[in-house]
Amino acid sequence: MVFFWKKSQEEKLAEKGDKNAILKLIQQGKREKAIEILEKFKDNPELLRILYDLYMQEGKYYYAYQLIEHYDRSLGTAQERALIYERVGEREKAIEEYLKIGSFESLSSAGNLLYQMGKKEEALKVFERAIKLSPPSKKEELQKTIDGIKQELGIIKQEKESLIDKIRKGLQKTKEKALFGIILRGRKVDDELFEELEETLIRADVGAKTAIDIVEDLKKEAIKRNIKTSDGLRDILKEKFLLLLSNCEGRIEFKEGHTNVYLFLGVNGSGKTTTIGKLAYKFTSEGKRVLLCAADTFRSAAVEQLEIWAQRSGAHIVKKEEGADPASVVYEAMSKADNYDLVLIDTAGRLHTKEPLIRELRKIKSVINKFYPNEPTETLLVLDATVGQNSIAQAKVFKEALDITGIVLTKLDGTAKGGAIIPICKELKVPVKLIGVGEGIDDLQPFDAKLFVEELLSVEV
Ligand SMILES: Nc1nc2c(ncn2[C@@H]2O[C@H](COP(=O)(O)OP(=O)(O)O)[C@@H](O)[C@H]2O)c(=O)[nH]1
Ligand SMILES: [Mg+2]
Repeated sequence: MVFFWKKSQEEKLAEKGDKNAILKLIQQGKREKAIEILEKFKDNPELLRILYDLYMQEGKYYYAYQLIEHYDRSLGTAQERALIYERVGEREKAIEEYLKIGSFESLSSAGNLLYQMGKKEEALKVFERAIKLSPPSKKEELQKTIDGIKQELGIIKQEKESLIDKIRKGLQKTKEKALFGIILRGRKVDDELFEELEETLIRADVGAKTAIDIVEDLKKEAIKRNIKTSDGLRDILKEKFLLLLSNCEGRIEFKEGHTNVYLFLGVNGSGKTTTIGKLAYKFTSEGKRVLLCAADTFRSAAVEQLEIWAQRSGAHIVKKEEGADPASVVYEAMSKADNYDLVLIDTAGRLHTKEPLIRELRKIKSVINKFYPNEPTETLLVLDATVGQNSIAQAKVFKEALDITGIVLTKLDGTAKGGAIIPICKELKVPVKLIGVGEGIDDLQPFDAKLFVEELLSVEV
């Protein structure tokens, strides 16, 4: 009798909101009763926390969720909150919590949720953050997931394509390849063949004089080496091309552990922004921190285009409103540049205003030098291969403004003027460092003269 009385006395205390009495109830296994009482004291933070713990222990995520939503958003740990949100179907809130935690597991969970929601590009970015924190045992599996999403997004077309394969594929799209292929396959060596070759070389834009010289040499060699079929000419032609392209090949310089600034020049439409996007993607994929600087302030569309590339590549971007002073955008980027391995600066190339253009580019350079006296590491001139030799005249204006360290030759896919690479590099005395072979994020490649010539003259079309 006495025992019964004592118990109810305790319950009475609990019902008044006495914390110790409630804890005792829980200890005695009367969890339902405790919950019933605690539900009435949700305004008391201490009791609210006890109720929350009870719900979590019982797996009653929906009730726990109600407490978080209506009483205290900081209840429990971020991990618990993420789990609760996920269980009750609040995926966006779950993602937010997982991203805040930022561990390998939580980023993986966030990536999975984003993917389930069809937000593949965002999922990709989160998975790419996760893989940097991945324990070795999980890395391979996550890389497969990443590659799979990239394929779905059309960012990579094939799994683990080697660089050589990629270059081959890119060059296969150049039209001269087909032309040389036809001429050099199983033909008799005669005047007609030499005429066709000369014509093809001129159309490929190697320059009329160079074309004539090459064919003259070929004629002499054919007699000297007693060559009867066109296949025998191919090797000589390769040698000639390679000789003409000697010193035309260069590699992009990157100083590990430093802020590297790359400045991009070129007329509108040459492919600056696209090249920057592709390069940003390449470097962020290698784990580098990349900042894009939208100093083409002439059109707002140019800034938007760069922003899209920033999103795709996971690079950061500095931008201002349309019409802002380009040098001021560069100033802002430079003041943040210490935190980055690479700053890629996009510029406007309005050639019809030659003098102002030159002034503008020099001003940009001097702003860079205020912060980094030895930058830019690369000043890259972007030229459109479909313009062929005509681009040389444009290029000279940019050369007048600044010292160019390398050429990026874009749109080599689908042009028949790729031969212009020879006069371009010779006349400008600047090596070609990169070639663009498509509009995709992966369609930028180092320029390899040997491979270039090999592919150009290969008869397998
Ligand atoms: N086929 C092909 N198109 C390209 C390549 N590089 C750029 N483009 C396209 O050329 C156009 C102009 O490029 P953009 O980067 O905007 O030039 P910008 O004005 O110099 O910044 C766009 O439609 C690009 O998609 C390339 O290597 N191949
Ligand atoms: Mg642009």
